[in-house]
Amino acid sequence: MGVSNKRQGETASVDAIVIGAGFSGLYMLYRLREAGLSTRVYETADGVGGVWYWNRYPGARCDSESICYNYTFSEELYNEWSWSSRYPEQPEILKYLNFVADKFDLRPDINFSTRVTSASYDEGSKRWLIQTDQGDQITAKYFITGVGCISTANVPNIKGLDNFDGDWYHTGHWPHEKVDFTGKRVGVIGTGSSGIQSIPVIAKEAKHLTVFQRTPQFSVPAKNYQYTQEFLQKSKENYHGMRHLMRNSVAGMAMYYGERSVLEDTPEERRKVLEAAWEKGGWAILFAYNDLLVNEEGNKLVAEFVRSKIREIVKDPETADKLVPDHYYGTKRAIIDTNYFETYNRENVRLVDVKKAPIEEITSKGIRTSEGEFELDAIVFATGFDGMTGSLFKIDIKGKNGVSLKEKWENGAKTKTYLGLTTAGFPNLFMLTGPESPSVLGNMPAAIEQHVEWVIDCINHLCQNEVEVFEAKPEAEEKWSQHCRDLADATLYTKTESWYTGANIEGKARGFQIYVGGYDGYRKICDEIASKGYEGFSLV
Ligand code: N01
Repeated sequence: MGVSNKRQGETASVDAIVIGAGFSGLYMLYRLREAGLSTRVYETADGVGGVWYWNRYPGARCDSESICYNYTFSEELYNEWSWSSRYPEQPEILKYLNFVADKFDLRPDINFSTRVTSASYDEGSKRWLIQTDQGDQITAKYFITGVGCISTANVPNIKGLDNFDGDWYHTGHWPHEKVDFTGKRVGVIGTGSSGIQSIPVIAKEAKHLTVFQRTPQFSVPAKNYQYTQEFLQKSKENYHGMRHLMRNSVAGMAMYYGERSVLEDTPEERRKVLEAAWEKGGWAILFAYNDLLVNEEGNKLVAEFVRSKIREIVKDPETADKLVPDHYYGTKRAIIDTNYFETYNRENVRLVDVKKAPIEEITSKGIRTSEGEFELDAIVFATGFDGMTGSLFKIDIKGKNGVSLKEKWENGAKTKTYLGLTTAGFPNLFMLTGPESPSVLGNMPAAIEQHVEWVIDCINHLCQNEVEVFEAKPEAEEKWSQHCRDLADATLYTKTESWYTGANIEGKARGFQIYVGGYDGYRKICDEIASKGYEGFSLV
């Protein structure tokens, strides 16, 4: 089947439609093409990159180590690309994804600056009809979403934003040109990963920075450094070992994963382990022990260690008190930083606790909390995303009998998937890194490669066996969703409010929609289901 080259406002028919040209969409396109299927990718942005196209805020950097934050499907690609430092900066990741798109000549099959508005399954023709904001109407046998887990920005509904005389930005929709804060009074709302990365950089440039913090967060030093040529050479020589570790580890990263309980060590041994992990930086503390996220007592000990470090770093005890978190370590997304807590020792930085004195209004001059008004020239919303379901619900996806995904999942209150990849009533729909898959609990490119490879093997199987309709069975998805909930409930994750649980979005139903059983365990389950002739699916 050939690809129609008509663009914008086209009416065409292809084998597969993919939404998104980030890590997921690009690799999916590569594999669909390789399998000989005609494919069209739709992307809202005018370039590739997905989240790395949009998140251009100061200090934006990934928290997976660079040598693992890439594709591993091609040894040639792995060898051709060299990262500059331990944690890749946003511009470098975007450059990498452009390099991939160029190397494999992916752009001709991507419609940029085009948003998919709806997708509906027609039971008669057994095809999906996709409509875009550019007037395209395309039908396809397979409909694949690569919309990302955290790509729908959350700008909280605070009274008065329209009245603000200054400029405002959301970290997830940062302008392409540099925003210059020199000489300005800046306010940052939010202290998650984006806030914690941008605050130290903005503080250095701005005349004054006020941080509006609702919940203090644990963060540990990233200890970033430049890679040497020798290190890069070695990691390339170890391509197969690296790939194996990424594909067969809990979090998709080639790193040390602790093998004993926090409680097995004496206090002295534990202190030594945690001090060493602190010095190593990055994820070392989170993975120093094997039960941090299930063992309440052990978690409290590690959390207390990190709290003591915050108190050591922050000179003003009152500010330190405000910065010390009281949830379980790692249950809100663990954060790694460069000079975050140190930033509060600067004269031009002030921390405001908006849990104690909530933001009441944005005025023409700045932000007014219950304790007073803070005059600002610019406001940065580092307020996160409507995670897991937000981007799927932005598209009107309708399955059999005209039932929408939003209706079926009761607006997220009852998300049900099979393997986080499919959902009953929506035949031939695949959701890359969808809710109830491991996705954000590890290194995304590793999760994405596993999903894309499972999907392409499945599609090849369907083609070879002349299967027209592939659909999760309701009982299989019921079991999977329950399994996901049971696993999550056995951890400390569900004991903390976070974007993982939907708590960051006003009015959003609470639920933990991520598979916590680890990348390695999940891969085995997916492979086993495929090897049993796609157990739990109906193939017609
Ligand atoms: O968003 P967040 P993020 N008034 O939701 C606060 C990935 N990521 O963009 O905790 C006042 O974590 C909110 O407060 P609270 C990573 O997976 C990765 O920072 O809800 N405050 C919180 O402090 C990450 O987890 C990287 O009480 C409000 C903050 O805003 C995910 O993206 C870099 C508020 C939001 O934190 C999201 O991170 C960046 C309100 N009305 C992002 N509403 C790396 O790879 C929200 N907040 C390093």
